[in-house]
Amino acid sequence: MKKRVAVIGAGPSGLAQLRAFQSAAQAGADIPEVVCFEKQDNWGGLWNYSWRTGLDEYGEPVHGSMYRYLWSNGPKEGLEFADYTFEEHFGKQIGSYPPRAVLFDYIEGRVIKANVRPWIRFRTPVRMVTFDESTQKFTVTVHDLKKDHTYVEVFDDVVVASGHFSTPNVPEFPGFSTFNGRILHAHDFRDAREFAGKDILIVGTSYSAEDIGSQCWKYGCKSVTVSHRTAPMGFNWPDNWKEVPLLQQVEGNTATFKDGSTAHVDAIILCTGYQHHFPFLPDGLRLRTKNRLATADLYRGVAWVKNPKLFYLGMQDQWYTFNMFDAQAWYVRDLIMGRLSVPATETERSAEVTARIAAEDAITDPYGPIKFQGAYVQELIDLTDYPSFDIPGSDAAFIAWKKHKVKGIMTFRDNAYASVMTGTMAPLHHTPWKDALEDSMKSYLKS
Ligand code: FAD
Ligand code: NA7
Repeated sequence: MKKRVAVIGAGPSGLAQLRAFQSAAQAGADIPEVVCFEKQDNWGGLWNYSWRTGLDEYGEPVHGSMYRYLWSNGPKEGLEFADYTFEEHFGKQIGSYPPRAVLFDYIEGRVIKANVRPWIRFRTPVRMVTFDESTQKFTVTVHDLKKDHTYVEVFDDVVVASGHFSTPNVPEFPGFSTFNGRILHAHDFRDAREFAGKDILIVGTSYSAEDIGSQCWKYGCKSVTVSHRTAPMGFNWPDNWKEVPLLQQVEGNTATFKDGSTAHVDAIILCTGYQHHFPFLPDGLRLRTKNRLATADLYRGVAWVKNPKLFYLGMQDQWYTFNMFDAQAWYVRDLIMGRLSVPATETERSAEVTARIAAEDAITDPYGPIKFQGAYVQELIDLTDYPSFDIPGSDAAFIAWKKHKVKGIMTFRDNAYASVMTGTMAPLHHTPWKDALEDSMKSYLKS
């Protein structure tokens, strides 16, 4: 009997897992039967844009957190697939900060070529996974939404690739229930034009705060006020943008901050991050971790220390994305296929996690986190046949990107970098980001 592997989610991480197995099959290996369960009706995960918010047409929580006009927030040279370059996909080199639709097309191109779509059961959320110690197998309960039919199947290994930027972390501040305007979390933000002419308040200082604020500014909001809990972002913001300490309360349309200052606000956007949320896993299998580079309880960042037949992909905070998911997926594939193994005891596996967490905690160099994650990707790639690439070159693209942000937060996307896969320099995009109001693939690819 062939081994059976369940993959939960067909976003970039789950698709990396399918491509990893398919590439082994292509090279002549006898691979396990792989079944991927995906709750949406298409692949691509967060890159599969949905206008919906709240619950979908089946009453399922909407997964999507992406919005219209989103352009890559880091250079594409840091995320390029080593086995499928941008030049292979588009037939030419393209700009360094593609909009969402362009990246979706690229993600999809590789798995169309690999012909793994038949492995995926769409519109099929996983409801529960349990492990039977006596048989050493997992029972996976899923819901075929279209047929409204629940069924179970048995698997030898399970790979959780359900993402962790979908279930919002939503704090409440005094006065919210009587605020005279819209309050939303970044997860439900879809179109910056909604806030044209408005005074917006953003809570949070990370990627969502920076990018959603910038989108609202680009599409004509009146002002942006960003409230921080720990420290301001400190970029050289436009004139109608200010940073203030933590929000204390709102009364009518007046927001008051920790330093006693106030601001008139029409809408509040909580860019307060996301939760690792796995409602389909019982206590003993469920990952509980902060959004950090060295996650809790995952040997080499992927194998569940308590039961290394369960794997998680992409659960780290992310500088590296698509090619890190690949590095993880190729490694997990080789563990499942018995080409590699993990240490025999939970104590040894946990010791590896403890050391990795301590190494992250010891970082002091401001570019250290990038190099730390680059080294992690290298460590995994060195273990498998995933095509090696110039990771110091990718680190350098991320470091240059950070410096470009300091130089001009509304102009950093007007730069270009060389591919670490092919060496080709990306062209400069035809229009500065702040003036490019159209985000279609057709417009972006126009040279
Ligand atoms: P996801 O993309 O979240 O995919 C998970 C999949 O699992 C989804 O398809 C979901 O439907 C499915 N799923 C969830 N639960 C179940 C279930 N119970 N049963 C079955 N299926 C399930 N990264 C970049 O590299 N560049 C960027 O510019 C960038 N911008 C971002 C902007 C935003 C607003 C956000 C939120 C993230 C951004 N990211 C960006 C990071 C993003 O996390 C990764 O690019 C990538 O999408 C992660 O892939 P994933 O497969 O791990 O998770
Ligand atoms: P992040 O990167 O997890 O950041 C969350 C932010 O929210 C961070 O600035 C936190 O501040 C802030 N936060 C969290 N809770 C609170 C409360 N209670 N009050 C005030 N501020 C709070 O999430 P993002 O959404 O920005 O980014 C996630 C992904 O989406 C990322 O990969 C991007 O590519 C897109 P702190 O610094 O902890 O004080």
